[in-house]
Amino acid sequence: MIKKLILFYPSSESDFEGKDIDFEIPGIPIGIMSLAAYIESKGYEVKLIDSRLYDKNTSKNMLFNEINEETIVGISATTSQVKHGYIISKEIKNKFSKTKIVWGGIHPTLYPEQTIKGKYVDFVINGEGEYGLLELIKQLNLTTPDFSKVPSLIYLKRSKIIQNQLTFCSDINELPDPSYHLLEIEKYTNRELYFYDMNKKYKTIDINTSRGCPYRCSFCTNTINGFKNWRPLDAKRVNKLIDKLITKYKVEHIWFMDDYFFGNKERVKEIINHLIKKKYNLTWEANARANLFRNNYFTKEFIKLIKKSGCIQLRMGIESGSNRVLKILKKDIFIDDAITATKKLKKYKIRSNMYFMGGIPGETKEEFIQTIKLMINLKKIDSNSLIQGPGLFRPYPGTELYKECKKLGFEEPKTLEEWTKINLTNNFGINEKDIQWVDFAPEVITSEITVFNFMYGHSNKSRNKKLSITRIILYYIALLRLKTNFFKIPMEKKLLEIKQRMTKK
Ligand code: B12
Ligand code: SF4
Repeated sequence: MIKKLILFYPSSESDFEGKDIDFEIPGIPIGIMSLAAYIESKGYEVKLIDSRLYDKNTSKNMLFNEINEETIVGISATTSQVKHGYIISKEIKNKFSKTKIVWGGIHPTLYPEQTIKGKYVDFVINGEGEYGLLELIKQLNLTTPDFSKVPSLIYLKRSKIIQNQLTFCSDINELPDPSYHLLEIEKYTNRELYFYDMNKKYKTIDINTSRGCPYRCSFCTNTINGFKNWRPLDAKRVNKLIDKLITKYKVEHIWFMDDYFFGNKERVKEIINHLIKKKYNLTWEANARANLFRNNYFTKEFIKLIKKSGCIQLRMGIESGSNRVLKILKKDIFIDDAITATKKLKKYKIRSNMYFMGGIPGETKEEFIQTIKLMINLKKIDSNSLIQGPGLFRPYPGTELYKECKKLGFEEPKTLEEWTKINLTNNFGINEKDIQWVDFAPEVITSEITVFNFMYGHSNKSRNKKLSITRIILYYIALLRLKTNFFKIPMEKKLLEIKQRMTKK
């Protein structure tokens, strides 16, 4: 009889070159906390283990101490977590062969067939896992389980893959608040507010107030099936959650992590007016869309209101410095929107934090350079703004551009096991040699490192913080590269490797 669910959040396999910089505090894993809350509300015990907080041996021991004949283990995985998720599944099966293992999260959702064929995986739940997980536990507790009744389940029946109907939660107000109480939240909250320009650490908490996004970006996983449907929590629910978290964790800063926080202006107003009324005197940030600055959504009055309520940063995906490429991306924003947004936000001292990509199918090298130029231009418009990327474009199954890349010969790993073997360095799951649709992929990677070193050097200089010799060298290399737009001959990684070797000695 299954009485307890253990949700395991594996560590990411990434050796991002900024490893020598200690700003990496993991984000709060809202996905497994949402699952936990729902399953707990149905009377089961739930244990969460976020492996990122511990070394791998410790998290394994924590897990093994919890497993018995009454438990089921859930593994949550983005692509960069597959390797560790796989290793831990193998270790579970070796020690507790009868324990059932269910995988969920974005990677299994993108690759359900590969995942269910994985050697140590019993079940996969596609998309949002609450309803599926509950029904799976119920069925496993029956003498003759009927898995066809489990929403969104993928399973093997006599070696044949069965995929049940994908089910989304149509009204997320039906779900309980995520189980913040099941994690040591203090381990996530002590964060540097500005990422690069921070002078102190703020008690930060992540809150998710909606699911899905109605836009049509040709590269984004949100365009797949039910994710397109934007489903907000009522403002009153959000406000209650905020009250609860502030009382419990003495929060100083909130990150509204939704993909589309601003989906309904009246709802946003009700939330931020609550912050003002309660005199919480905290700061907050959220994701936004630059096109909302073109029309009359972000009016002067509205920007003033968000500022008054504590907004200090809006994050926006701008993606490209070429309007032609933005059309390929179906982003429904233009370069001018990014400029307008930066200018308007600058006026009220709200920082624009903009993300970019490179190596998009159909993009030319010149257009990629235009992206770099736009990034630098935005930084010039507001020297306080934060520019990030350009991250190397990665095709996700189910998206429009994925089909395009497939036509051009793109091949990714074919089994879960193969995913564990690829080098998930900076570009998360895609080797530059596998990119057939542009011939400047390595330069995109170098340019991302360049922008990072530029931002790091720039912000530290501007607050008179001392840089190490290596960081100074990297900063000047970055300046030179940005001046000449020369992103060949990647030497920065080598430099950091030498430094790391010397530090070890
Ligand atoms: C917030 C966020 C972050 C935050 C914090 C994430 C964290 N937990 O630490 C930050 C900024 C740190 C971040 C970083 C990154 N992120 Co991110 N992030 C998101 C974002 C916007 C929201 C995630 C979220 O909490 N959603 C809300 C909850 C409720 O949904 P959920 O987590 O998906 O969980 C549900 C289901 O997936 C499922 N489920 C999840 N786990 C399990 C387990 C089981 C057993 C079951 C049955 C079901 C199940 O049920 C849950 C509840 O319904 C998503 C986009 C999105 N909308 O999901 C991208 C997203 C997950 N990130 C993405 C990426 C690429 C990254 C980075 C690699 C970016 C980078 N280049 O550095 C890093 C690496 C993160 C990592 N852990 O590997 C991609 C993942 C793509 C992929 N194939 O892996 C996404 C999908 C964005 C995108 N469309 O490209 N991210
Ligand atoms: S990229 Fe952003 S705006 Fe576009 S569909 Fe995805 S979440 Fe929505």
